[in-house]
Amino acid sequence: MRALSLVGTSIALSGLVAALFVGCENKHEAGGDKPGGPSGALGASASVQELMKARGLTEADVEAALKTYTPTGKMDEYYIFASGGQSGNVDVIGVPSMRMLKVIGVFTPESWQGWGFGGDSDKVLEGGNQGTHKIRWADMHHPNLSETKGDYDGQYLFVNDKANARVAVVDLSDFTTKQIVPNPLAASDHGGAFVTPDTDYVIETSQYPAPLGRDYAPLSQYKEKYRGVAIFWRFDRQKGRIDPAKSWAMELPPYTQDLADAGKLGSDGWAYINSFNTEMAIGGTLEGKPPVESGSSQNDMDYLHVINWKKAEALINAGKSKTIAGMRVLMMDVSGPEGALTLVGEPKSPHGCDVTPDGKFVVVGGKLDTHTTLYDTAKMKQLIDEKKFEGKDDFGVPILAFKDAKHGQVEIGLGPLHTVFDDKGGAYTSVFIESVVAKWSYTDLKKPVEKLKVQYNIGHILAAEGDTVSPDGKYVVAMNKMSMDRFLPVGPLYPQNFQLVDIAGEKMRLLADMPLPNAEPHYSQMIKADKIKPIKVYKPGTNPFLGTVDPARAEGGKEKIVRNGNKVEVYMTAIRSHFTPDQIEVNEGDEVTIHLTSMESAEDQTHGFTIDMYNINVSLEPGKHENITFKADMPGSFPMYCTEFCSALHLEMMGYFLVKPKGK
Ligand code: CUK
Ligand code: CUA
Repeated sequence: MRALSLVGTSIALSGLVAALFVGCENKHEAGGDKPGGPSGALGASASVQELMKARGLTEADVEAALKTYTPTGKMDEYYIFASGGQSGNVDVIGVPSMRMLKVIGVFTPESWQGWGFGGDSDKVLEGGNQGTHKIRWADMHHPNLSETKGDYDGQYLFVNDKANARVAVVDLSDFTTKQIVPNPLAASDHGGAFVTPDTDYVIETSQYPAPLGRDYAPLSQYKEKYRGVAIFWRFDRQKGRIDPAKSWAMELPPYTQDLADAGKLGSDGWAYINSFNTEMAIGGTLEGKPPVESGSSQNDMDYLHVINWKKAEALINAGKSKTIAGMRVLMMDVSGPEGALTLVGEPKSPHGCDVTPDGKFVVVGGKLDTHTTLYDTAKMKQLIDEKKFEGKDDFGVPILAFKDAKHGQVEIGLGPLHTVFDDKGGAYTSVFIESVVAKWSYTDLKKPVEKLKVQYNIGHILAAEGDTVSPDGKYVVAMNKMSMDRFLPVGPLYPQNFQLVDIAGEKMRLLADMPLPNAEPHYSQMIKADKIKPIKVYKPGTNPFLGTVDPARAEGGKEKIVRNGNKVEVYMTAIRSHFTPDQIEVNEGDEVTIHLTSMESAEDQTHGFTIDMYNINVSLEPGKHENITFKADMPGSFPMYCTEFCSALHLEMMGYFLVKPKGK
């Protein structure tokens, strides 16, 4: 049995294991170069071997455990910010422990944080309404950290909602969503929320074409009326908000734009978007026409969109735009001839669009192609400058010759999708159909040097700082869509599977599986833990959504109930373990606002506040202020209480909210 040969075959490992059991002072002698050295080590090894045998663990398992085990009190090295997929929220995970640290409420109400249950967060969610619809879920795909000079700076996180075309801004100083911006032009998005190297812009590009501004047009007018779009959301770092008034868009052909990435270093000022369905297939299965699935897989080549956004910005500033749904849009009849929008062929139904850390190449995968294709960003710029095109598409957009724009291709395997990078020119591509991570080199373009099996059907892949100008080369995470046989069965909806892979050594090593039980994450990013510096408590009376002390904050000793006709304003404080006031009586139909301030200043001393039956629940972290406005439309006697076990007398932290029925 392999496990029993631990000491003999893996001296270094037995040294590590033994050191764990006999304490640090023996670390060096424990295994060392003489297996069976000090008695402490031998005894420990024996018990480790018994443990391994009892649990059926191999040496590789033990090594993986040692590389990921994070003892109590020790912190992780990295944060992962993962898309929460259909949950609409962000999952924060520590690496290498793969422990879940936080769920950030973004597009979907999250009750622990009181996100969307009566407090000021409701206003942020309201900001994301589309048309007449109150949208309270999302299909989140791509979280992106803010960057300074192409490196993550740990300040903000941007995420997109594919289903309802929205972008949200999360402030990492308190891990709170501050803004949701609805896309006024498109109905669905996908290529977002990618940032330019200094986070001047957050890029959001559409997925399924539709008339811009979401007007009605019959599908028979698909080619004339349906369009793709790229929005360049201007980010105001001082305010920590997107400024819609300074944002603008570019009209794109009705191909299905997919992933996008911004250029960096030498290619700063450029953005790249791949697309599929250049056939412009629209289905019609009931009439016996082919579904989009096959209709869109006819052409051998689709189009990579090459955008000179600095040029586009200049054209917008020069007034060369058309205003649609309140947004300035650079139309194709301007962007094409001006060289702001150019196309270049890309092999069959591509997916993934990743700029290499040096900014020199764009790597595109192919769902129905076995290669990754690398485009030379400098060459494309030169060709566009010299107007060396091979033709135009039906919309007048110039097309570069594939052979001129291409740097090279690498045979990867079946269904290469996304690519991330290490610090040594290594590229790691997720290969969906084959269920492997393929490691190859983007500097020498040879075929993969290694393939690691993952379980199963990997979609995105992420690496430590893996899409910045300076990746760390430490970890890769395979984000697998399927997990048959990996976890205890939980019915027909299976968890997703994150697999942590060590890429620091010569060979890739699979270290750990982490089930994701709350939805299907798409993309994630991993950032060094020391770059994230969140506050521990709020400055007293801070409204996190205003970012300042709230003018309506309540202060100790000055709590009050103010009546003005049918308006009732309550200035209330919370401190261990009571609310002041703790009795509120109003009349049925009154409009009530509770200005509620936590008077706590100690770390991790959180209260909650609910009024039973009123669908109200806020979280009051130390110093936080919330304004809760609602109509007292249900008469009765309702307990209100603290929803967080905050002290020995937490259960006593309660009061009554009384609503006197009309006419009594
Ligand atoms: S997509 Cu999901 S696996 Cu939306 Cu980035 Cu490729
Ligand atoms: Cu405050 Cu429980």
